[in-house]
Amino acid sequence: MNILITGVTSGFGLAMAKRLIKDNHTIIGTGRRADKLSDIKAELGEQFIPLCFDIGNLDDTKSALDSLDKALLNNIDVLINNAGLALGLESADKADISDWQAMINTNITGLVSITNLVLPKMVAKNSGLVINIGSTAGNYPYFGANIYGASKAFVKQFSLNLRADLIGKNIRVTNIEPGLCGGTEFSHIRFKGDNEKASKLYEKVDYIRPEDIADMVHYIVNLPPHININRLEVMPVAQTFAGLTVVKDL
Ligand code: NDP
Ligand code: 8X3
Repeated sequence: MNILITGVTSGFGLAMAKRLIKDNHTIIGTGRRADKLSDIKAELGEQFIPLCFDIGNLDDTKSALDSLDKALLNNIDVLINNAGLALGLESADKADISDWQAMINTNITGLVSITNLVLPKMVAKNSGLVINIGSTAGNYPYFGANIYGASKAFVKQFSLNLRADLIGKNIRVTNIEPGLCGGTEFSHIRFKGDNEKASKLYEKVDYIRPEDIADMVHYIVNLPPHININRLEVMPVAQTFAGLTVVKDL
């Protein structure tokens, strides 16, 4: 199969690329960091096709896809919308507008742009699978999640709405909604390089690993073609719900 994964330069995307290439698939892997992409190319070899661009820029996304061999571009079997980020964990009144814009631009605009470019090609051949990487943050509010959580709620509803639009077509859409996962650059980026803050979050917690998410993707890619998993919400056993909060003497 030909599998396009956005954001392969670290974390989930990298683990997915490594997992899926083992199954002999061709992986088109994207990211902004050219050096990382060439290291990955050196490691994964011929079946890995790197594409370096910012997913938040529509023109760059278009030109990157157009640089692919036409036969390959028209035959993408699986699109994995993984690239994304959280910036900051401040309450909304203290948040930086440029952080909000960057999250919206990547998690929403970038994700829908590439989907808009690839989906018609799947419809033309009446087959395909879109896997979006949402988050539990799109399902449950928490302090400081403001725009990040809202962007992942968008991804969830967009995934379900795609399924509605794809009625009668052999195209599947799954939204994977992970909770706390370690071993990626996610918190390093969210806390803007404050590694102490980032590593505190994972201290003494048996969190989900990128390889666990890659195994779930492998499972979804290999499902019998008549099955669609709409949403897959996964959390480490160590993470659960804390309930609603009431403040006295407000
Ligand atoms: P990482 O920070 O390790 O990986 C993010 C990837 O996205 C990188 O490859 C990065 O590449 C790419 N990316 C970010 N912005 C852009 C952009 N503008 N254009 C192109 N590529 C971009 O994080 P994770 O692996 O943890 O996260 C992957 C996805 O999973 C995200 O959507 C995240 O929201 C989601 N998620 C993460 C969870 C976690 O706890 N880790 C839990 C639930 C969901 P580059 O920097 O080279 O551009
Ligand atoms: C990442 C998981 O809990 O940091 O999407 O929002 S969380």
